[in-house]
Amino acid sequence: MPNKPARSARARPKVGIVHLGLGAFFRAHGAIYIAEAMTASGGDWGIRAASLQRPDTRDALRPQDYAYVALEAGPAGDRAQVIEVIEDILVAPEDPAALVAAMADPAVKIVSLTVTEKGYCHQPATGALNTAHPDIQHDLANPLPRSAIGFLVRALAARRLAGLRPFTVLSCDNLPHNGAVVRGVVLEFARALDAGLAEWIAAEGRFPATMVDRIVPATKPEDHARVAALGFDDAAPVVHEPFRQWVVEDDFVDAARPDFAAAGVQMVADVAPFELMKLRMLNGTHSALAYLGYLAGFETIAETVADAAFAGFVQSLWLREIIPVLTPPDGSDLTAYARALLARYQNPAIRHRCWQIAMDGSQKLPQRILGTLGEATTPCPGLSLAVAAWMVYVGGLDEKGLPIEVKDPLAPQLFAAANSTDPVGALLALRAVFSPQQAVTLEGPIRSAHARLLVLGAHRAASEILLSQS
Ligand code: CS2
Repeated sequence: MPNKPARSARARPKVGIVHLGLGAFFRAHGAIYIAEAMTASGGDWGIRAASLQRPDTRDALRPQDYAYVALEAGPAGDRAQVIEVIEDILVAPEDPAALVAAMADPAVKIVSLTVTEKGYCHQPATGALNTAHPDIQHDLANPLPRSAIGFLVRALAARRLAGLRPFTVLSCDNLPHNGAVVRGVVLEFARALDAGLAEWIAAEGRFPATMVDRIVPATKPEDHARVAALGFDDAAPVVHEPFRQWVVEDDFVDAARPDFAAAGVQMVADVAPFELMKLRMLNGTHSALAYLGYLAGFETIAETVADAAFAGFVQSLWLREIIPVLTPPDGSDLTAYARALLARYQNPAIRHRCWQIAMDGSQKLPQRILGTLGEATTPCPGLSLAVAAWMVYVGGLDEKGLPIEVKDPLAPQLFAAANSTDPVGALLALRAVFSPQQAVTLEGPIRSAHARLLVLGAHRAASEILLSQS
């Protein structure tokens, strides 16, 4: 009989970190690094986590005392590890005041976030706070917040009032300059409440940038059986690939942080080159494969790259379109990085659905694909085809005429534009996604990619790009 994952007899650390946005990614990435840092060097860095939306994870993990199985799924087989670093889970909508109080606790030194791109409530094209966002409007008018940004500012205000130091805000989302982005929206929100608060945060707060990397698909019903086969009856396991990387800018309030380096985190002065490499090479091709693979009828990334044409296509994206405009971080070899990415995508033990990655494209395309296109000095037919595939995808019908469940905060606008008489023109006119300059320079290549995609379908359109290059 499989057993519930149980906590060891080890003394429990005190809480030193509040984490906002308790999804599978953080449980399989940051939480594991933090647990390992404490095993190596001690410290009170227990995590009080908060779900900003649903109670599911709290309800599943509470009966297991918040211990859970992280299943490492490699080509050679599965390996289970029990993670016991979460001390407690709050569900923000049930009691927002309790979460503000938890963040204002003097023992808390860091508030980390995995709230996805849209959780920052910013304009992806400019980085500014989206003051028209209903949650931001609510949070500016109400001391009990809904948004991550509202919680950060209200809790920082409570700390200032209590004469405490601010916590470090550690963004762990796939945004370029994620530290600067969260700092910008926090300051803008704070300024709207109280100029003195904003000044204090600007002077005393710290918002280190990070690059996070590990492929962690959403947990699927069949994963429970996989974990049970290794002896665990876990209501909420997480499944992840063997690879992991975390690069963190070493800039924390009063230098208070776990001994990250002891767990293999790269502590650096400038995260930007790592971020750009990962966002454009990994996330950019992930999105490209997700839209094209989905339209071509593939379920997962591994299935998509098991197809020879798509495996060739993604390599051509790296070698011909992305790497030529990328400056490698010191000591990195981008061609070797691309080879390693292909092997990671091919891992058959990771079933990462194209549909999952295709989600929230309006928030992802700018940093993943449009940046490369904007800097390119030679034609980029592959990335243009990827953008065209997104344009078809958000129209809501696949190549067989079956409906697509499009998840995106802009879904209604995207649907209307993609189903207008001029889909490419109408989508390029969306300023939340394309800058005015991008709309002009990308129009020609995207129109021609879109036309080819409609005639040939995703698989042939991708294959023809390869053929034309051979
Ligand atoms: C993916 C990422 O869902 C997505 O958009 O591209 O979650 C990706 O798997 C991670 O960033 C890998 O580190």
